[in-house]
Amino acid sequence: GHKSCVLWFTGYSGAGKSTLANAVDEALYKQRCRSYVLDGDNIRHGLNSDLSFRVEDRKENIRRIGEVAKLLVDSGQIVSSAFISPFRDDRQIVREMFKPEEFIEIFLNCPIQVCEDRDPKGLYKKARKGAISDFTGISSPYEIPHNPEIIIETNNLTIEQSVNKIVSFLNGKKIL
Ligand code: GGZ
Repeated sequence: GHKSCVLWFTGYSGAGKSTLANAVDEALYKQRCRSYVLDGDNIRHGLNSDLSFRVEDRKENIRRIGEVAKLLVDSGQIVSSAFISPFRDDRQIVREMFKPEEFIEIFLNCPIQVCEDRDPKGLYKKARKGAISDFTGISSPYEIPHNPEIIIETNNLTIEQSVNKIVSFLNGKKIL
């Protein structure tokens, strides 16, 4: 068996949050863990489809995701949450919903320039043209975490190396 926890990925659009969350989820599945990924695909398009990217709506987005993560943790899962979650206060509010050892903040530290160059969905280009407002890193702030449990430089590590770093952390904390 394993303990339940939240892996709270945070970082810019294009930093690799969903990619890494899904890769970790797969690694955990292979170790016969019960795990689940929360990301834009299953939350922003469903439960939170009424929310925009203005500050107040991002705050509510994160609050609801925290509540959903809590339900899943209570049910015994390892939850990987992959949202920009740009505001320190909002991340702190979610952190306080959990026991200290249950909340693992993972900062995907990738320079905005690298994310903008990747631009997998062409959103940075649109944001530069003014076609998307309140775009994180362009026209809306991102507050870097001061004390994340894990920092991953996604521009310097492979996905496999990044997964290993997270799995090693979980082993070290006796979660796995
Ligand atoms: C940032 C935006 C925006 C704006 C649409 N700002 O790379 P993606 O496309 O797939 O991930 C981004 C996602 C961010 O949603 P989150 O729920 O993670 O944000 S937050 O935690 O701040 O509430 C991006 C897309 O939605 N997207 N408009 N204005 N990202």
